[in-house]
Amino acid sequence: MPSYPHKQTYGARALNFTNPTAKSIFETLERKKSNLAVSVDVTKAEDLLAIIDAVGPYVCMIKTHVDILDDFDFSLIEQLQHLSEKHDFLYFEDRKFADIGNTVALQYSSGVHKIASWSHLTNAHPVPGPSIIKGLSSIGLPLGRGLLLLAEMSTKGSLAVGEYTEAAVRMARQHRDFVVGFIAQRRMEGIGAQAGEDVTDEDFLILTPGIGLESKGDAMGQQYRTPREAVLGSGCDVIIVGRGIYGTDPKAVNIIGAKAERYMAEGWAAYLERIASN
Ligand code: S5P
Repeated sequence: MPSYPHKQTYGARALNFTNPTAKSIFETLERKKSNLAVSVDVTKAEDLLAIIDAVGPYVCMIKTHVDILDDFDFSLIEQLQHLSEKHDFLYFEDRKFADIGNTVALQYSSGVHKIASWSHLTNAHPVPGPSIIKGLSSIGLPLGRGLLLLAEMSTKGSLAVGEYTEAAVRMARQHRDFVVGFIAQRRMEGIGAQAGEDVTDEDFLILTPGIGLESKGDAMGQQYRTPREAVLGSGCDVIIVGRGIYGTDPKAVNIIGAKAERYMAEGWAAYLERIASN
C-alpha cells in the first residue's frame, strides 16, 4: 500500500525528491503558501507579461504555451525570468511532447523557443513509450529540469484512462531522476505496480488542470471542478487555472489579480484541510 504522501506537508515532501526542480516546486509551495499555477494562454507578449505581473504574488508556477504567441521573440525570455525573480515562482512550458526521442530532444533544446534553457518543468505524452523520456532527459537532466507525464486528461472522452494510465505510471517509476510527477485528475501512487514491487514510499507531484469556480466546462470538451474537489477530494498538489482567472478580457489586470488571490485562497484552504485530516 502506498503511504499517502499527500497527507505530508509540501515542505516535508521536498525531501522525498532528488530532482532539483521537484525540490524547488515543493519549497516554493511551502514558502509562498500557494498551490496555484496560472495558465496564461494569450497570443500577445504584452498581455502575457501584464497577466504574469498581476497574478505573480499569488502563484507557485506560471504555465505557458509560448507557441501560441503571435509576437514571440527570444528576448521575451529575459522579461519572463525577471518576473519569476520578482514574484518567486517557477515556469512550466506546457509543450506536451509526443514524438520519438531524437525529435523531442531537438524540440526541447532548439528552435525559436529553446524551452529547456528557461522552463523549469515541461510535460510529455507517454504514447511513444520510454524513449520519449530518454530523449527529453538527455537535454533536461544536466540542466536540473523536471518532466511530468500526462497520465490523464481533463477533457471529455479522453483516451488516457485505465491501462494507458497504469503504463504511464510504470514508465515514470523507471525514471524518477527526471520524471517528477503527472498531469492527472487524482493521485497516482501505487497505480500499475507489478506484483512484489515495493511502492510504499513513492511520491509523485500531481498537477491538475480543468479547474473553475464559476463554470463546469467550455464548448470544446474542457471539464472543470473546484479547487476543493481537486486538492481535498482527489489529493492533487497544484491546481492549474487559466480562463477562470484571466477570463475573456486579458487586459483587466485588476480583476485578474483579485481572481488569482481567490483561487489561491481556495486551493490553500483545501490543502490545509487535507493535511489536518490525518
Ligand atoms: O488534461 C489537460 C492537460 C492540460 S496541461 N487539460 C488541460 O486543460 N490542460 C491545459 O490546462 C490546457 O492546455 C490549458 O492551457 C489549461 C487549462 O486552461 P483553462 O482555461 O481551461 O483553465
